[in-house]
Amino acid sequence: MKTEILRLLKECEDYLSGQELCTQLGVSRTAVWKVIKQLQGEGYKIEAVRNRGYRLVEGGDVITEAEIKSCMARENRGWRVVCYDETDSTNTRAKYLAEGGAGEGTLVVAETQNAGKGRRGRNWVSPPGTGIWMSLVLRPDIPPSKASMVTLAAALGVSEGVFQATRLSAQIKWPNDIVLNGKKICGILTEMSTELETIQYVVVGIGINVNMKEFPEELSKTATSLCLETGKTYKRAPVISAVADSFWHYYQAFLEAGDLSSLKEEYESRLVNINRRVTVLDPAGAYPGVCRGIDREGELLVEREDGQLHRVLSGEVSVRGICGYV
Ligand code: BT5
Repeated sequence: MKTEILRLLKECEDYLSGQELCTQLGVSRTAVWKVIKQLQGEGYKIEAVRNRGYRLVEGGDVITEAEIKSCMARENRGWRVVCYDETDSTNTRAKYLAEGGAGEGTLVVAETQNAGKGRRGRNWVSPPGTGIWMSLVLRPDIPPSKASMVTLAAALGVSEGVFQATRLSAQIKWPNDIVLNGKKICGILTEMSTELETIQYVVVGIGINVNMKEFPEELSKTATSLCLETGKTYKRAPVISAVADSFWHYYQAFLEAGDLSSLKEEYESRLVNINRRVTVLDPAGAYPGVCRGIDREGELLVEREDGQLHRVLSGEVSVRGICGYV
């Protein structure tokens, strides 16, 4: 009911009468009043005027289940959204919930992470109140060898979701970074649990730098936030919902095709390195080449100097631009 009341308040530019809310939701005036009180306690500025009703004056940058769901597409409003003020890592929490039976469409979000994770044990900086730290539980019926493709669907989801919510065109740096003006605004960490060659669950974790005004010295050359790039601050819940909705769209397309064939063209149109010189940091030896896109399995196609096209597997190597990060 909280989600519905929020959504109705947001849709209505003027006062929304208490009676109308009661009729639409089939609840009593007291029940509506209690929810309004709760919302005010969470930081929403809601005016209550006798004989006129309620008006949402200021939403605030609130991350709660009701706020996130009230911005989501109707078909995803049945998701379970679990919000923490502080946690170790939303991926760790999502895995824990998945172990306990949480279904596909369980979304974990935190205001801050004290042990945010990148790939291969790296650290993910996740300060409070300024970023989006979210993880989604999935239960795809696909072989484990295809799970890495979920990361590419998630990258598309972030790029499109950020665009929907902010009109900013962020690009993809294969396989798991999203960049704005050549700097990283988002990283994706996909983890899975398997049993006898079948996937128990996949957790896709997404970290987006939204309103940070500074980064630790060692990251300042490669990391940025939406706010640092535009000078504006953004409400995070609409970005979370737009990213979740967009991801879901691409994820379904991936599941339907069984690979990335239907997403390849769009992915390549958002790929930051396409047709540019890159260095492939292969543990067996770095080599230069030109990025030519991806194949239907999500491997990066790199044309080497001898004209041969090499397929680069994610997880094995990193790719850098010729002059630095992109
Ligand atoms: C990633 O790893 O980019 C995946 C990051 C995934 C983070 C999300 S947040 C929600 C969920 N819960 C988690 O615990 N994790 C996921 P990788 O490609 O390995 O990049 C890690 C590197 O990025 C670090 O070694 C730093 O150099 C840099 N880095 C750390 N924090 C950053 C930040 N906030 N913004 C940009 N770069 C950062």
